[in-house]
Amino acid sequence: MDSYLREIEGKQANDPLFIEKMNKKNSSSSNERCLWIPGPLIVGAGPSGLAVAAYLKQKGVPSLILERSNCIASLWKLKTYDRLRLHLPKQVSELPLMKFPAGFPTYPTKQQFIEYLESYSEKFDIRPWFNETVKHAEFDGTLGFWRVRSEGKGGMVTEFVCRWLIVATGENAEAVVPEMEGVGEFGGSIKHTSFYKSGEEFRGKKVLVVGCGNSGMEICLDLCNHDAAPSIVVRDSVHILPRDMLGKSTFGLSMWLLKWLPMQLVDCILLIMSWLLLGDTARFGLIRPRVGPLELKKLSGKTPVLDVGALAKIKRGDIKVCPGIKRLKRYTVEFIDGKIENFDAIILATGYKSNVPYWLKDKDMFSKKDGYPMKPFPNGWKGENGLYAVGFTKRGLLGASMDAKNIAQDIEWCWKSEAKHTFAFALLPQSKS
Ligand SMILES: Cc1cc2nc3c(=O)[nH]c(=O)nc-3n(C[C@H](O)C(O)[C@H](O)COP(=O)(O)OP(=O)(O)OC[C@H]3O[C@@H](n4cnc5c(N)ncnc54)[C@H](O)[C@@H]3O)c2cc1C
Repeated sequence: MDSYLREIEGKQANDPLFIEKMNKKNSSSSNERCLWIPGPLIVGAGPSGLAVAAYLKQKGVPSLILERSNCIASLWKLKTYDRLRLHLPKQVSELPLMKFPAGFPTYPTKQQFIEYLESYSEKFDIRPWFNETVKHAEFDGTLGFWRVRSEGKGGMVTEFVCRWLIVATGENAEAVVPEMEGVGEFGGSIKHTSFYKSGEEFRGKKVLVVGCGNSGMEICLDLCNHDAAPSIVVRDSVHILPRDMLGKSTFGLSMWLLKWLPMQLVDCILLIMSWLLLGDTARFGLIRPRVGPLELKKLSGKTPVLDVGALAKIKRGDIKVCPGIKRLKRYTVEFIDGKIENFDAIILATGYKSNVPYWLKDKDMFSKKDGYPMKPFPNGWKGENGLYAVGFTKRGLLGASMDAKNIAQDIEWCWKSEAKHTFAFALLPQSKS
């Protein structure tokens, strides 16, 4: 194995074709093969996977990304609506080692962000293996390596054997679709936000949006702008903050205030400013949680809604606020307060979940319940036996960049010390047989 390692050191080690050629001797002619990966194996080619691959590349560590979709950033390219912009300002949304182009606005559009990610993977020559869905990964204690089984095109099953496994499958890997009584009876279209592109197809229709996070609120606004009649289901309390305050992003202002003041005081300031700028949201059915927005985010990971115009439409009555759903009937929704209303379509803005528990056989790092690392931020990025997690901090792209840096530093150290040992071993006099 040492000569093999030496042979694949250097530039070619992250060239998938080269690795495949080198591994040919291990391949069988059937629909199954086994490939040895010298560097880290990354699962997921979203911003997190790209960020860690770029950092590793910069440190001279080759890696390979497996991606179930046929492109990088599949969430952004395939599962988001057209009018989407980054919710947080560009300064905190850049991936490591490459700035956004100077001309980008404070909140880049989805298309601009995708272009940036394309340039990013080009700059760092990141070439994921697409259409590879990882179905099973387990540490082999006898071998001391991870065995990662992936299903590719045409049902080709590959077992990758590697020393480091980096989970970058994201907090939004699978859509959450709630159970609702009478779904089969409804008759109209019911779709998750991951299939929603624009309000164009709902023009003139009555649409019920279920869930009032950032996506739910913004889709209501989009529906209004396309002459549809949206209503929004608000079951829980919610913090709505203006996206910008005093000419600064609310996020930037909060971070700045947190440098000087305790979180609870910053929360008070944010709530007073929101009250001055937006009014009392409870008057419109949007009751605030008892805990402030930053503290709530810290305690539960729940993100406040950063308003980009939906609230004004709610105030004008263009978007109706409804309570929880009791059951569906033919083109009709019965709410828990007994009211019944007709709708043509339902959009589920009910969020996403991690898929890690479905494929990663590990007892120590990830919670089986929610698929997030069990250690709290900022320590969730490292597990045992060369297992890592990037992008599970509930802190978006900023959190992913922090994880990527930590992981790359940790692996670099190991990679270089192992390479030294390999080199020292190669210099030892070999006994003659
Ligand atoms: C509508 C929307 C708007 C958002 N806006 C912002 C924002 O403005 N700012 C911000 O910081 N964050 C935002 N987020 C959060 C956001 O998802 C990210 O910050 C970012 O996409 C996270 O990147 P990621 O690589 O961790 O996950 P993802 O982008 O989800 O990428 C994970 C990748 O892993 C792949 N994958 C999953 N399972 C497997 C498997 N078993 N095998 C192989 N591949 C697999 C997926 O196909 C996907 O390509 C938003 C999320 C949504 C849904």
